[in-house]
Amino acid sequence: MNDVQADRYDPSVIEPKWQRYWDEHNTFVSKRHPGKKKLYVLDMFPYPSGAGLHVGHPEGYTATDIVARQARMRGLDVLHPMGWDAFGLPAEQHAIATNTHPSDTTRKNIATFKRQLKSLGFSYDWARELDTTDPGYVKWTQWIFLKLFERGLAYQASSPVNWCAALGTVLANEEVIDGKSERGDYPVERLPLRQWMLKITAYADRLDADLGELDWPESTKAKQHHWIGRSEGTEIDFEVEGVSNAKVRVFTTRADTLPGVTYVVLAPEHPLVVTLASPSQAAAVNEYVDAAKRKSDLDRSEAKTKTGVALGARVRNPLTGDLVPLWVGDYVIAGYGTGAVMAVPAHDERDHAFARAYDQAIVQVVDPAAGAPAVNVTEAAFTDDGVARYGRLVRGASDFVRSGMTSAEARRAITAWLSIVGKGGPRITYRLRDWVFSRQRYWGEPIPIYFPVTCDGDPRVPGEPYTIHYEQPIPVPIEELPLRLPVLDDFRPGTDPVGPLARAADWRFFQQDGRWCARETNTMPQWAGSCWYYLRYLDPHNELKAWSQASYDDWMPVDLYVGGGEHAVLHLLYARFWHKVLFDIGVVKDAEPFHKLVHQGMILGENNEKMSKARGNVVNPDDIVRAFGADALRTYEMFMGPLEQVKPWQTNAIEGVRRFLDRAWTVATGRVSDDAAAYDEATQKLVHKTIRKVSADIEALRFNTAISALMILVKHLGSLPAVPRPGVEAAVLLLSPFAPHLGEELWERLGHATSLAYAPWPSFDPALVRDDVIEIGVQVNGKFRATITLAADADEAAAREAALAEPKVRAHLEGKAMKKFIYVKGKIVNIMVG
Ligand code: ANZ
Repeated sequence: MNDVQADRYDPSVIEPKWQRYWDEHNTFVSKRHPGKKKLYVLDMFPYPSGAGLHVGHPEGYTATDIVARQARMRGLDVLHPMGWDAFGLPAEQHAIATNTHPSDTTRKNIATFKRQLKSLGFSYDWARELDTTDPGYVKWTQWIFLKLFERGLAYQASSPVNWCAALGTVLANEEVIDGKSERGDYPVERLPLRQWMLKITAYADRLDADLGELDWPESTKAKQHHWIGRSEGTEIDFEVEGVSNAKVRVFTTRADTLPGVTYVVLAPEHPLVVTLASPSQAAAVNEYVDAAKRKSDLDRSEAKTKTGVALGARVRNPLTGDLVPLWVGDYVIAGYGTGAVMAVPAHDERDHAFARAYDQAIVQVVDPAAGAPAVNVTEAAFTDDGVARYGRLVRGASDFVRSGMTSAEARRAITAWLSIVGKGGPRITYRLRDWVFSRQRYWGEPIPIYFPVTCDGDPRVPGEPYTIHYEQPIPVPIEELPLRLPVLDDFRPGTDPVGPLARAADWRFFQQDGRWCARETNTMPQWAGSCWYYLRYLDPHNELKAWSQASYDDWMPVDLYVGGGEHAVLHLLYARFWHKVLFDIGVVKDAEPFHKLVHQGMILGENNEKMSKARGNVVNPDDIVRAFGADALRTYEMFMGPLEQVKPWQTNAIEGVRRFLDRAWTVATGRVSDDAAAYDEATQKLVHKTIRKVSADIEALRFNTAISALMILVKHLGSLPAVPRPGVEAAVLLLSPFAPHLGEELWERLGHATSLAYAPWPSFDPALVRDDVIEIGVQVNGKFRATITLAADADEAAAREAALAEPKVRAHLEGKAMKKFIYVKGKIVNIMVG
């Protein structure tokens, strides 16, 4: 390997050299060794867009690479894979924009991404590379879908969905922000369409409860918690007047306000709206219901004015026996709770607005706490229930609801009573909706389902009439997977929500036992492939199984997962959901897939704004590698600041980092001495302290401070008349996870025949890192009073002198007799006085 002997640090020569070396020696192929500890370090895999790698990508990727490289040197078995999230809208839109086929575009983009990632020296096990569009991968994505289908967790529904005409597809609630598509900001309208849905709501409780045990950013856990939106409340039945056995079940979080209900409201989609509307109200009700269907849930719940129509029916309050009118109103959302609300205008703002608009009675139930200013519920709703006092005695309920109870007490009493009399009881509800899982697009996994068709002729012939029996879905047999995409020239989305796959008539229709069948023409959303890719890395070439149990036991769970905070809800919630289903099926053994999660902060442009083509502030990693080298880019991105922090790119700062690497080169290729005398005590101490600091910093992902410590060490070594070999070798090893090409080159030049990728990580001598002076606490009668600075090996007399000289300690001793002086060397002083 001594072909490069320039005496100047030239990354353009040494970086390709070591990349070739690692490839040729399969340096980073992951293997499990019995008895060794393992570490699974995962990056969120990129979607290979046409724009190529962005400087934001290497930020998270360098962080995990440092952890992976250091772990190998610490003797752990490491799994550190990479792949491509290649289906979905971005790939397809890029293909449309460039008028090529998505598979060609995807292949080309993957090649670019791979070249770029390789040029940065990441220590991925490329033998495990995967691509979500590969039929060998699609096969198992479809297999998981069929598992969901078998368990009733994938079902069809014709419900109002978010149809985005500009994108030609339906979007998940999570992909719609303020009535616009998250991607592209196009208008989204509500349309009833036949869709595949995944029953994520069946896992709402576990998805919420299990957040607790995860080592994840609190803000991300909070977002998921909010998205799941667990709400504890009460269900209450209101009997319908004059219709035997008919009742309206409402969900409320304020059962204490039951005596103040003055009307009840149904969501426009509620099935009882049609049956209970009186003949005279039917026309107005129908018109109202039609109009409501065209609005989104968000528009409906946030509208300033609340609207509704009376049905001309009445329901009975189970507690008071009062009859109140029944309404339909679009501020009640069909999919939440029971889709029906008991309205208490005195204590709820929405009900109050509605009552004022439609002249409904306002009956106060709860008073403010004693001493608090009085309220006038005719003017405004009194919504506070924390300090409120339950103020009214109610008919027929005085034995368990008493004046003076708190709202919380009354809520519990009423809920318990409802359970006893069989008119309701406690209920937990969630904001989370089932996941709309079908897309009317070409570039996605085909959903492996088909349906019987009635047709007198051949349904493939244009104009031939046929009926598809969507109500009878049939799973494609597992042996026939993968169900491949048809070859289509025109894969553009259409205005017809059946999707572009319907154009492939020969693919769509087929005969089975003499009967025609039609394949599902919807495809899966991009999230599907990323829901389980971390499992395929375990065993990427297995053709018989998605992964083997042995490979699962070898590597799972993921120990560290790093990726963008924009995935806090969508990807990370969907993947947790699939994992829990796989857990229930018995094919994974952990309830959660990702043990520790970290989001890298966004890298802004030099002008402190988000990088974008339009702003002209995009930094291309290829340019940086060419100008400064991959090691400089990696080290700079880690030196910019704390990993999680948002920070601006600064080209002059990368120059500083490059100078540090130049200096490291000069020091390690200079006068290296084997003479023990060259390794003076101060240098030894600095080396060992740096080992301790860099080790602890990598462990805690504090890469910027680790680099600072390395800078100090390199500078010190450079200032010595001769560079002591043990010092410089330690420095090179410590630097190598950050700047791996430079590390390898210097290691070789220091005379080592093999790669440092598995060289033992340096350890420190505790005696050499012990500080000469330390700070310890002084307690008086067990209470902390002050810290004093002492020589680390100070004896009791010296400790006593220092403690008694401290004014804060003296103040607590004044006028008292000292009974005992306890000194624990290096730890604490405790003075007992009487
Ligand atoms: C009566 C009441 C009285 C309410 C009061 C609040 C205050 P969270 O906390 O978000 O779960 N609600 C129930 N189902 C609804 C639906 N499908 N669409 C719109 N609103 C609905 O909110 C629960 C409260 O939201 C419930 O408690 C109900 O109004 C309303 F002084 O019932 B409440």
